Amino acid sequence: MALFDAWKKLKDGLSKTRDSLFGKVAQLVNSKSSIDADFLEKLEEILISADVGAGTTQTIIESIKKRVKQEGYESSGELTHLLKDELARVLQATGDAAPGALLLPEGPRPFVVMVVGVNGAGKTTTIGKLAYNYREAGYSVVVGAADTFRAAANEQLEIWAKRAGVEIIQQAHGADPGAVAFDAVSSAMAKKAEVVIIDTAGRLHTKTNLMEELKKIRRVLEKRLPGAPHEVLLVLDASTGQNALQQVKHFTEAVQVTGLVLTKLDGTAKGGIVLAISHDMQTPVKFVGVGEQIDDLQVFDRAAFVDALFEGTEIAT
Ligand SMILES: Nc1nc2c(ncn2[C@@H]2O[C@H](COP(=O)(O)OP(=O)(O)OP(=O)(O)O)[C@@H](O)[C@H]2O)c(=O)[nH]1
Ligand SMILES: [Mg+2]
Repeated sequence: MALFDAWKKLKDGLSKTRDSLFGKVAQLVNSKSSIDADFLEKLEEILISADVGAGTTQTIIESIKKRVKQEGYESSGELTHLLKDELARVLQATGDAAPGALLLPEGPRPFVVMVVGVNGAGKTTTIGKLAYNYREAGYSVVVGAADTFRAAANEQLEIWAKRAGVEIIQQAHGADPGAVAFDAVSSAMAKKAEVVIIDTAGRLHTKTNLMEELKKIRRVLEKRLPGAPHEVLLVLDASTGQNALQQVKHFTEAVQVTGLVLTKLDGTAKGGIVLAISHDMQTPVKFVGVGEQIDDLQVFDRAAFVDALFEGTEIAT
């Protein structure tokens, strides 16, 4: 996808968050001329209401306070520049996933990606988009339908595989998900495919037996191909709010999550959760979903994200 289109989708996808967050910030700036204690208290409320999270908000407010004092900012109009800076700083905390191209890291093939998350987070859709992106980047891809729990899961992944132009490995509904994962990797090895993406059934992070099943799928992958899975992506619905942090914690304990995908950013005014996750969690956000179409998945680019959040607002810098 052309870079310009990607930028437009990100910008449009973040419009609800931007309108809610900066609509309120602009109002605040217009209603008060100086950055005083009352101003900062109101700013704090705005950030919390956008799901930026209590700890993250505290960090941002403290830092703004310090800079106002040290660097002598007085007028509320200057806040814009400070805020953008501070949001960018929070996002940098989890390091940078190379923005732009979707390239596999060096190493053995196939590169095995296991995709996990709670029910309806957007796993299967993300797999469709991811498979498409990898194929567009020139890789051969196999997807494994290891959600054998939900009746229509196979059909749904099949539709996505067809759209993405990649191969799908599946078994009957109710089959052992570990067996499907095993087959998918075996098939990719036999055909010398470069990427395998394993779909799994949605599950609540608090259900012990279901988390055990997920661990088992991971063990099967490891056994079939030592070193696999090379990536474990946890898919989070951006509108879930602070519960996303609990999901990261529990799924990481169970299957060693290596990256996060934040979906449905386009449908929520609570995109501030990206900041809470970057501030509180060690695991980087690697992709964001900004729509339901096949080209609506983007590599998470921190700088572009902050730019998109400020784009077109009165306070753009
Ligand atoms: N607007 C929007 N919708 C999305 C996005 N990603 C997924 N969806 C929608 O979210 C719904 C659930 O997506 P699925 O991919 O089926 O979610 P899942 O995690 O596989 O669900 P289970 O397998 O049932 O646990 C679908 O209607 C998707 O179209 C996104 O980035 N933006
Ligand atoms: Mg699914």
